[in-house]
Amino acid sequence: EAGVTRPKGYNVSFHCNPDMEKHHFGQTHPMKPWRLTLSKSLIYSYGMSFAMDNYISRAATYEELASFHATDYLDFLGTVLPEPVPFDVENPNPDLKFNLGGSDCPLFEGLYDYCSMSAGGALDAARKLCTKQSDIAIAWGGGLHHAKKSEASGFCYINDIVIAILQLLRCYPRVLYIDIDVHHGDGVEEAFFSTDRVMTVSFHKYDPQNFFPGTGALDDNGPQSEHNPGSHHAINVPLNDGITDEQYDWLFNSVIGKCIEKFRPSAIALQCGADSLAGDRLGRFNLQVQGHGACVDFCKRVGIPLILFGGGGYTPRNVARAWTYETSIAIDHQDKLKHMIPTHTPWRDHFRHETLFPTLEQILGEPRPNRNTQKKLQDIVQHVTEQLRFVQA
Ligand code: TV1
Ligand code: CA
Ligand code: ZN
Repeated sequence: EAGVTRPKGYNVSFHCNPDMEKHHFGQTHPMKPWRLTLSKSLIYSYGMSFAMDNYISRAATYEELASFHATDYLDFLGTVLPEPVPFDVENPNPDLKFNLGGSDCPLFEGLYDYCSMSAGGALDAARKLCTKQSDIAIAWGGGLHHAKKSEASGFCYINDIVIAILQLLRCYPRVLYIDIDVHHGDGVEEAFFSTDRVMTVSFHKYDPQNFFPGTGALDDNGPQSEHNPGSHHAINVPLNDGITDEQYDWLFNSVIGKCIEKFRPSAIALQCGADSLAGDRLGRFNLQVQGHGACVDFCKRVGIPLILFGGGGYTPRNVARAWTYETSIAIDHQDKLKHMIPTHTPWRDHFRHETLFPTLEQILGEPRPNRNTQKKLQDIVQHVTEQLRFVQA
């Protein structure tokens, strides 16, 4: 209508909890919750908080966690004490109860609080999308995609993503879950194996013998049966070492473009694990901040409610770069960033050892040889297209 002006851009909400970031998995453990503090200090030093609604997230309640997790698992998680499991040479892989207490999923002080805060942020973000108070909701403290109903796995204890998607399903008919962490999003995939209301798509390094968790082959599309409405709704994009921005961008656009066309999601949940960046301590890819961020930009342009989760990311300064860049995409400030130098002290202190001037987009780490052929990538798109023939929104 003439004379009526719409507010430009999207409403963005940012959900975090500073108490979550204080927890420690152990000295040498690659998962460092303080990477969240580093990310936030960079985001704030660019002044981005003024363009978003900022919330300190609550801890999720027991009942909220129980929307996905088994109560015997939650009860155990809530009562175990951080006693180190003594290392036994005779039995180096003891049967751990619920897979808790090993080196990947150690028991540490405040574990239950840490988990419920991660889930609380994700759930708050999902609720903002449900009430339409936000168009894009950001929960960098979430994204713990390996946790199962009754089992911890791969640094993940509580699957905040599944809990948040269950919330989204209360108000949106179909949710597209996309996972750009370098690891396969197995926990989320499995949780929604039997529904056609959630399509899961994971891009990951795939080498079943040598890379965690070993699942997510191209033809792993969930239990196939005519009685399972969820058949063909699990999509996997297995990749080799060294994939570049250019290849990833092409694949992401092709695969996600087709998924959106066929599945017609009403909301998107994007796990932005930053271990797919070049130079990651556990990762294998050659993605730059721009290539990683292009996935966020693509999802934003679809123009439907979007929730952004964190996830992996084991070179903390690169994690901060990526999630800061991606926050700027959400609020449409990415062009402004190039002309700004953050001067805030926490940022400078953390980056003072870098030889390069600490810019946002130039990440640390040597590139790896690229083991992805164009032929292989075309085969992936071909297979996904065939799977999607069975999908009818
Ligand atoms: C303690 C100290 C734990 C040093 C774990 C790397 C460590 C790893 C450590 C490690 C490490 C993994 C496996 C082997 C399964 C095990 C947040 C047969 C230098 C989402 C989880 C990766 C990734 C788990 C999580 C993997 C996420 N890799 N040093 N552990 N066993 N576990 O391979 O997707 O990013 O590596
Ligand atoms: Ca992934
Ligand atoms: Zn990962």
